[in-house]
Amino acid sequence: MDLDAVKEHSALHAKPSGLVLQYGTAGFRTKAEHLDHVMFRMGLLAVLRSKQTKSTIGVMVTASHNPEEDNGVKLVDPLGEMLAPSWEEHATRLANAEEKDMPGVLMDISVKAAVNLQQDAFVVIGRDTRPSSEKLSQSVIDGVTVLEGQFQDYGLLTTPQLHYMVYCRNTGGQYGKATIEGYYEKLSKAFMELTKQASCSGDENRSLKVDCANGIGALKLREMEHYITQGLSVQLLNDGTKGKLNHLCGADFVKSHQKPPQGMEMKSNERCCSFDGDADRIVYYYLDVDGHFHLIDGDKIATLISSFLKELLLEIGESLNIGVVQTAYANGSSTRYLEEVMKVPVYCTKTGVKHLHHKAQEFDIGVYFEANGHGTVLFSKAAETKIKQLARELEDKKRKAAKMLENVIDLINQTAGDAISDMLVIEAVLILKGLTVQQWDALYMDLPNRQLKVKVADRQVISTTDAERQVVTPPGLQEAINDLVKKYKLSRAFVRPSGTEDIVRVYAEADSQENADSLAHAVSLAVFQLAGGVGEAPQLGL
Ligand code: NG1
Ligand code: ZN
Repeated sequence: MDLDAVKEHSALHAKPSGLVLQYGTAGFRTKAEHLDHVMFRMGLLAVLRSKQTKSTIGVMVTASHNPEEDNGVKLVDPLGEMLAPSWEEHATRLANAEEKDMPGVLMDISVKAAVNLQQDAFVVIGRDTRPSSEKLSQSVIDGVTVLEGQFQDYGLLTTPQLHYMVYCRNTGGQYGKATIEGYYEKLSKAFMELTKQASCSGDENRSLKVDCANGIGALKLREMEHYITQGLSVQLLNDGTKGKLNHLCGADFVKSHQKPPQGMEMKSNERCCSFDGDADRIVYYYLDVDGHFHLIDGDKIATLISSFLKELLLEIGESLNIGVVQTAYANGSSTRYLEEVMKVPVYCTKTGVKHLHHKAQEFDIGVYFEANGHGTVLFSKAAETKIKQLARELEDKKRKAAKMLENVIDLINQTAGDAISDMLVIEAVLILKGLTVQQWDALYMDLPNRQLKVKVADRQVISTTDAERQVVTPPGLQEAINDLVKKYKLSRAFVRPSGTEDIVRVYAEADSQENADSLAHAVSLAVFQLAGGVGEAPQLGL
């Protein structure tokens, strides 16, 4: 390692002294102007991680659903997964080292992680459409180059497309071709094969309105449109030609405000969906004939997909196990429906897809979604091999079911949640099951719920257990929540410190919207009083 060169180049990406950032659930994320040094250093770190794993590592420059002025960066591990936790710590240490200490910290990490510095390194880089992203990705490249790592800059990509590239490269092309055309060809072929199996093909050109959050999803979906020659036609809105990224639009806006994005004209019963800014989340929605807005979130997406997969498994008569993984934010009705009606085992993990992903790997088929629309389906290698074998050996109806499962395996991006891939799976399932958006929505009724934010002096005073459903500290808070929850019917509430914002999140559900609002407010007050609230006390209706 040429530490003099590192020092020299680092000075061109100098760290503002005193700035401290944390590699959180979604990597580093903050105002774009504070990130130049972090990008350079993540370029360095990616080279070390690549040498250590003897694999290609990905670096994605994006801040997902955050405002346009923000940016962020995260590393992608060899199988297209989120960075291993021990390396998150290395990342935080490296990003926060003061300028003069940085080369030493870099050396220390390479010693601690037993990196063979003679090993070759390869890094792939992608970025979203933020105005700051191009320059920041150049800083990543500077970091990679100074450690003599090789790289490929894919330029503009959705986050899941970068995950896909990493996985393809590390599996010798077995998962797919590591090019953007390879991605489009793989998914579109699987989609068309799958939808060809529909007994009555129905409407040849089913149309879907897609709110692209004025982000990268618009560019990529527009490119992909040409590959999907049957089964679906998409109409893109908020495609970035005028509006601002994530401003009054996108999956996060629609989910948290429970209303349509700006720029979306909806006729009653029309299927619409929204991506987030880097196209790894998706939610659906429609207006009913009375003009009421209905949100179909990640929980209902998981329900639709897992019920379809379960039916196919029953058809082929194989006892492959299927499990659904959720977080505490999953609507109580979805959990009840999955467990009691569909008889599918449901597990709850901490917030953040890496936790869900990890749990989902325990099953032959693991379906995981956060309520906000981030998720996918994982097939174990054994399950995939079995299904492919059955698709060749079985006869008639059973063979058809096995083939459909095989198509789903190719269609779903198994590296991480992918709005484009999820959208195609959902559209295919709706066609194959002959379901309208209202029928899908009617699988179960969401319990009325409310999410609030509370500002406190130090959100880390709140610690939790039981997949974040119970508070451990500060003392007395959980008892207060228990007492409040008892006052309402069908009620549930929990609080946790956010991993991406400097606030405490409060979630409540109850038998009516009024009660959910009132419970959420009462719990917010308890947080404010017992966990060091700052500013004005929470008020009802805010
Ligand atoms: P935090 O801020 O820790 O609640 C949010 C989302 C997560 C996940 C991360 C990463 C909710 C309640 N929380 O985390 O699900 O998506 O951002 O982007 O939606
Ligand atoms: Zn995202």
